[in-house]
Amino acid sequence: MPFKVLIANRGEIALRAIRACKELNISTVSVYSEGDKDLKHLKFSDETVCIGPASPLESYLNTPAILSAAELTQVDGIYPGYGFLAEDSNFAEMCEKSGFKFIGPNSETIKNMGDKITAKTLAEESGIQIVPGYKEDIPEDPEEFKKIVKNIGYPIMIKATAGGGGRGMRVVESEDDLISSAEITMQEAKNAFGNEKIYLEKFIPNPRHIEIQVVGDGKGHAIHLGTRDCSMQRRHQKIIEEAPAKNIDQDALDQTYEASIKLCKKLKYEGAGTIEFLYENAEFYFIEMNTRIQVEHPVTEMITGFDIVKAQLRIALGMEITLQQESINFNGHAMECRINAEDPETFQPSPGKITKMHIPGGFGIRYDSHIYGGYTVPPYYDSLLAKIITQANSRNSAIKRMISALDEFFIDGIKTNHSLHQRILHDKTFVDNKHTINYLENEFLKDGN
Ligand code: MV4
Repeated sequence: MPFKVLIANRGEIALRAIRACKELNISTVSVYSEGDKDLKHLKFSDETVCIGPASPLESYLNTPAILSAAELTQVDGIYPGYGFLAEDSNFAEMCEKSGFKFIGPNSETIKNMGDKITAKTLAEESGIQIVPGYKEDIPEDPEEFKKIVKNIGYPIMIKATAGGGGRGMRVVESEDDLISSAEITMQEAKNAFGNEKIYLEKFIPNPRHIEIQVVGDGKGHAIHLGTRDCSMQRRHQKIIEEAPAKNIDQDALDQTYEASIKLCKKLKYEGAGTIEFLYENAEFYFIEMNTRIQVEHPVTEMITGFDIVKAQLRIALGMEITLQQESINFNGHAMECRINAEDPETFQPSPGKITKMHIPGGFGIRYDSHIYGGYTVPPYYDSLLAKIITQANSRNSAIKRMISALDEFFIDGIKTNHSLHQRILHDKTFVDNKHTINYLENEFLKDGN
């Protein structure tokens, strides 16, 4: 019996998953909302099921509707993609209890990594360097609390244990603001996550965002697929990603790889994962682990030739797979530009009808997107329209290839951040690879670029 998988997502990642399923002879069921009936991947899917209104809460986040569709179509597994329910441990648990394989790590691992204190503790136990700080219970006595923070040294960052991805965090510059900042962060965390627990870290002022892609077989074997640099970002939305991260201290990297694999082995990690770090002054500091496929996975695929989405499916469905570190080779450099439906200056979303467009092509260029001429971008979901990925022998050649690909690419009818990309790709700081996580917001966009 061939396998059958339900894709619990939309847009480019749904299309990406269907392509991988086809290569593995897995038949596909695509669920979609009433706002998404014109999505391209529905044409390529073996079956489709409408699961509710356009509002994400009533469709792509609606667990009973998705499980009903899975029941109706008798699938073996559920592919969550990224966003929506991809890192919801309750959803993963419900899938398993309903007899459907959640394509990803087990619900306990998702839950552990969702709790940022637990994640830090697990990472530290495997020898990964964490940001120095404090993750015990905050003492009742304010003087005792102040003493702990004095020992860490200002500035510090207060983070919500249930937060992540930039939500529920606050910098504290001096003791004067400590108590009030802690109280505000706790209250916000309680409102946003239903959990007021916080922890403290030394503030790393100007790091790069480096991440390591890992893949585990769920039985204690794991490999890494190298690094990505995702420092070019605005308000925690990555804009350009690349692989591998350049100008990294080799000893620090080797140690971090080794400890990252140790963590995956200890967790008996299953499927694809990303371990995120801040990198400053030749030191890696663990911040969190994402237990899903990431938007930027293609840059890693382009330099390794390793199909991460196919690996996720194979591992989850118990198909044959070889994960051998020695057989992973790294080839040149890859870069991804995220094309969003937004105003390139104000960053306001710009949904609407695409009247006309042209897709770039050529040697070393990959284009992952669900859009087409005549398609109307709905206002209900995130603004990602397309990912343009280039691969070349060197970082400079990958940049040149990207500039050329973007010159060919146009979308008419809606606003996109196309011109922002062109400006960044010609920026000296970016070309010299000197940018950090603060560069785009604090320098590039302020200097009238
Ligand atoms: C930090 C930090 C500086 N110091 N932690 C933001 C997202 C979340 N994953 C962790 N984040 C940060 N944690 C310490 N101790 C700065 C950030 C941060 C950031 C990190 C990665 C990519 C972009 C960022 C943008 C602003 C702040």
